[in-house]
Amino acid sequence: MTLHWTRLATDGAARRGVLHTAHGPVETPVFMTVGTAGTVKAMTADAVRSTGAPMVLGNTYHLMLRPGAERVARLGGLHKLMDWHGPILTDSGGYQVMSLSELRQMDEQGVTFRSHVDGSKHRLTPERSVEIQRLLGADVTMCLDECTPFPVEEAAAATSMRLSMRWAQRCRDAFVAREGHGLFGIVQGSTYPALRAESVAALTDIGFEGYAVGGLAVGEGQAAMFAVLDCTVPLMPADAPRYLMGVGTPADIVGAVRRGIDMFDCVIPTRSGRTGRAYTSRGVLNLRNARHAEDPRPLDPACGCPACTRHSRAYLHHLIKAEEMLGPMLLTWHNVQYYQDLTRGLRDAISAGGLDAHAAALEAAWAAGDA
Ligand code: PRF
Ligand code: ZN
Repeated sequence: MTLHWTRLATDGAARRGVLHTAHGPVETPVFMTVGTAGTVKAMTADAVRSTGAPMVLGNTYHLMLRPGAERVARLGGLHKLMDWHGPILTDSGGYQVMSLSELRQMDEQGVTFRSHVDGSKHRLTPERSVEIQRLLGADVTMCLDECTPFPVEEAAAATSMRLSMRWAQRCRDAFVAREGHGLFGIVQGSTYPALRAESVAALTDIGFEGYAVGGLAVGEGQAAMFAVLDCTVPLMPADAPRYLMGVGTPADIVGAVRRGIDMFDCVIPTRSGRTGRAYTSRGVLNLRNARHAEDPRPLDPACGCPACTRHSRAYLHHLIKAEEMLGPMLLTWHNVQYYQDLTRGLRDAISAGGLDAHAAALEAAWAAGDA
C-alpha cells in the first residue's frame, strides 16, 4: 500500500491520526524538524531522536546542488547518509528556488536558475523534481509548485496557481508508486478564497496521498493566514493528511491544528536556537539579554532536554555571548524538544476532547512570561 493516513480521534475541526510510511508510523499532528541540507543544523541524529521527533524534512534544492541527488543515491540514500531511519519528507525545490537562487526564469516546462552556492546553472521541471526526491529516498515527495509571492493581484495569483496545478498533474504522472511512499499536492491561490477552492478541486481531481497548503507565511500575517485556512481546509479531503508548509510559531501551530491541519515544518526552532532565542512554556526568551547573566534557573523547568536539566540560564547566556558552538547546539536541542512536547500535548488534548481548554492554557502561560 502507498503511504496513507488513518484518523484516530477528532475534537472540533482538529484531528489526531497516524501517517503510515515506509520508515514507520508518525502520529499527527506532527511537527517535522527541518534538515535542509542533510542535517538538522547543530544536532546529531541521536539528539534529534531523543526529542521524540519522528520525521525530518530535506530539501531538493539544497541537496541537488550539494552533494547532488545522484551522489546521494550512490551513497545509499538520504536516510543512510544522515543516519536518520525515520520518515523523511522532501520539499520539491520550487519554494527554495524562489527564495534563494539567482537569475530565475520560469516557463511552462519548469524553472532555470543559478545556484546560490557557486553560480552554476540548473533546471528543475516537475519530472526532475520527482526524480530527485526518489533518488534521495523521500517517504513523502512534494509536487513542484510556484510559491506565489505576497502581495499579488488576483489575476497573477490565478495564473501562478494554475501553472502549479498543471505541474501537479505532471508530478503525479512522473511519480512511481512504492510501498509506504506518497506524493502530496500543494494548494496555492494566495489570499483569494475562489482561487484556493479552484486549487483544492484541481488537486483532488488528480488525487494525492496528502494535501499541503502552500503560499502562506509569506508576510500576510497570522489573521490572514487563519482566514485562508478557514476557507480552504473544510474543502480538503477529510481522509487524507493536511500539511501547512513553512509554519510556524507555537501560536500559529495551535491555531492551525484547531482548523484541521495535521503536519507542519518550519525553521523557527532550529534557526532561532542558533541566534539565542528559546521557545518555552512561558513564552520566548532571548538568551543574549543581560538579565540572564546570573540567573541560576533552568531555561524551562517543564522541559526534559539537556539544556534545561543540566544547565542554568546563566551558562546558556555565557555560551551565546562568547559565541561558543555549544550555545546554539543546546538552544536548538531545547527548541526542537519544545516543539515536540507542544505537538504531543495537542495530540493528547485532541484524544481527550479538551483542545480548546488546552489551547487557552498554553496561550495564557506564554502571555504570563517567566520574569
Ligand atoms: N511551496 C513549497 N514549499 C514551501 C512553501 C510553498 O508554498 C512554503 C510557504 N511558505 C514553505 N515551503 N513547495
Ligand atoms: Zn529544554
